[in-house]
Amino acid sequence: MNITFYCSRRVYSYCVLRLMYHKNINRYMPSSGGSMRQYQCNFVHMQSSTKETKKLSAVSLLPTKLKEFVEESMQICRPSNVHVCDGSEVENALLIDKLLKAGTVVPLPKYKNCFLARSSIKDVARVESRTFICTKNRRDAVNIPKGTTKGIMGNWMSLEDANEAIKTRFDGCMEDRTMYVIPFSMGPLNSPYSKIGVQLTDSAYVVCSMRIMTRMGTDVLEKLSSNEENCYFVKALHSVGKPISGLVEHSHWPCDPERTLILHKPEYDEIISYGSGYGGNSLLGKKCFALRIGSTIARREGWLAEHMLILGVTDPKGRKRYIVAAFPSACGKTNMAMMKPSLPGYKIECVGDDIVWMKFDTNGQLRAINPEFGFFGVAPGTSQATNPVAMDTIFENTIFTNVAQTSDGGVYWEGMEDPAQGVTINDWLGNSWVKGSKTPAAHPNSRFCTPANQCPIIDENWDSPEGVPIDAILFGGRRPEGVPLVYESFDWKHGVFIGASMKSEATAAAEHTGKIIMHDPFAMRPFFGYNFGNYLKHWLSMENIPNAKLPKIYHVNWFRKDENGKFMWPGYGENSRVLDWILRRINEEPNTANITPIGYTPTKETFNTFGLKVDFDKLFSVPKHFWTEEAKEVANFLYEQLDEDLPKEIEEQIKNLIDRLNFSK
Ligand code: TSX
Ligand code: MN
Repeated sequence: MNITFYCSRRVYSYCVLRLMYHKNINRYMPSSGGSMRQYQCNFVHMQSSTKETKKLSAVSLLPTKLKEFVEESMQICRPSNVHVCDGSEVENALLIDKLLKAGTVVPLPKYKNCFLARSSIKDVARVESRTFICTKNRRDAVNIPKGTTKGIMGNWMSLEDANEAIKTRFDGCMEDRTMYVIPFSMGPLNSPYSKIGVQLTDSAYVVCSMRIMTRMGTDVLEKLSSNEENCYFVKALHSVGKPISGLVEHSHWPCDPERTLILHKPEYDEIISYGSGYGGNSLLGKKCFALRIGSTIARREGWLAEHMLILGVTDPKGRKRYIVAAFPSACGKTNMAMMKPSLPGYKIECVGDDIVWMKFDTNGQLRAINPEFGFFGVAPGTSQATNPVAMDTIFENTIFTNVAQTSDGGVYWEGMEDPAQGVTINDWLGNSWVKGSKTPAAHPNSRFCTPANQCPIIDENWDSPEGVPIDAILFGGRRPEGVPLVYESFDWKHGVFIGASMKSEATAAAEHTGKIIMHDPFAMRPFFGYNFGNYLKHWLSMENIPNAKLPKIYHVNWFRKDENGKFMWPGYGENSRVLDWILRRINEEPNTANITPIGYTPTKETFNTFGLKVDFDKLFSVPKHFWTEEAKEVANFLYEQLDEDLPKEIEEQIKNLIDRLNFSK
């Protein structure tokens, strides 16, 4: 047989080794020529392959389990080409070129290697109502609420319904187009905390974004094939669902919003996403894998996958601690992850801004990694004033989506410093826009997708395989009333109850314009991969890990308002004062806490307000009437949502809180 072997330079060593192993060949002729020509050879030319010359494609060289996944999906989706991604610069350039030609992205010549994508107006956000956890038994996926109460902690679909829905959507969905095979690692490739995934997608935008958000390419393939017997990876299948008819209003952003569906099969470690090219719906390593599937794997294996930032904080004496923090949306999580501390001598470094995977090591120390490789941040509100560090990160090698564009080839969004005189603006839909318009310039959910290692304060250990040691867990919320700036839980169980009780002010759905306080336990409400009652039991079970040093748990609220509706706390860099107090607590400094019915609050002497005009007593007050109502409301929420799934330890916490309030003055 005449074997022609082609491959690109970076896949080269991998392919050559595989070829020699499989075909018992000890000599080979490497392909010559320019990089683009090499690349074409990484494609499987299914139609052009002849009987005489078998073109050994990258697919045929994949480890068996992965090859089976790719070939099964090829049979269903019927792409005309398959491209196994190597993650190289050359490959990225080729894909960007393709996106430019299709009009999916436009260049931003004001910056180095930055691009702007404009999505379809029907495809601008995650779609929670179309996101499902699919298991054999409903109760494994979601908690069962009391009576006719509607569960708000995720949706369940049967495996039968899921498979039917997949069949009707994926059959031939990639006809005449390319299927990309994206091998990616969540976490450093050589870390025991990391997991590998493979996403199949028909979107080049997704490939380029996954290259920023995950560690992607040949190294991952090599890792997978280094251990054929133990070739484990999470399977993620994605199609934008370009309707065969081709009738789409935004032909440069194919999608199928009427039939969009995001499915998770935690019993099979599979993700299937159809119809959307946007963020959390299509970059499957992030919310789908690192949180939903991740949380189910974490439960099985005894660790935690959480919706939290990770930061390192060094005090003036040079003592460094790491903390994690969970915040619902619109609390400025990315701002906090990159905060510039106002207190002299303090240093903050960023490990991650969205997701943490953490586990108690054999010494009982909680250790954490950021499974991601980039930041997929909300653009509006990001500015030199609110997040100067992000502004120093995002103007190179970044893909922006749905932000406004300036006539000098830059970007613009609400909250950003005004562009120079004479520079005009086109909004996210491409229409000309002036300040004062009724519609926003950038879509409120517009994003930057940027490499984490470009962050000027990225922590030296941010991609260390051992992770970083965690000393405190923060929960937070946007609470205009009643909730003090910071308080500490009495113990671990009480801390878990505080996480379960999290609430935050959010802009309500279209009909109401007012703001309402929504429950968002652990900031995980849209991201639980399994029954929230079992999730609480899993958190509670950390107390039973032999020699586990349980970190202290805090609740913070930067958003308390006075009777005139003014924020009582300046926030931003001044939040370093809250971290300063937390570090004093961790260091067991004496006389740092007052006991209140809801937890420990700072003493006036040990909370540094030097140079600030704040009303300490008002900022830290625990109003009895407010908290009595709050306790009843939270109790009601947990009883109704969880019913039989509510752990008795949490029921006890509710009773203890009500008792402490009753006995307080
Ligand atoms: O991100 C925020 N943080 C955390 C920063 C590390 N924001 C923005 C939230 C929207 C995403 C905040 N907004 C914070 C905050 O700590 N605090 C506030 C509220 C606030 C807004 C403006 C002022 C004060 C507080 N202005 C003056 O005091 C002048
Ligand atoms: Mn998030």
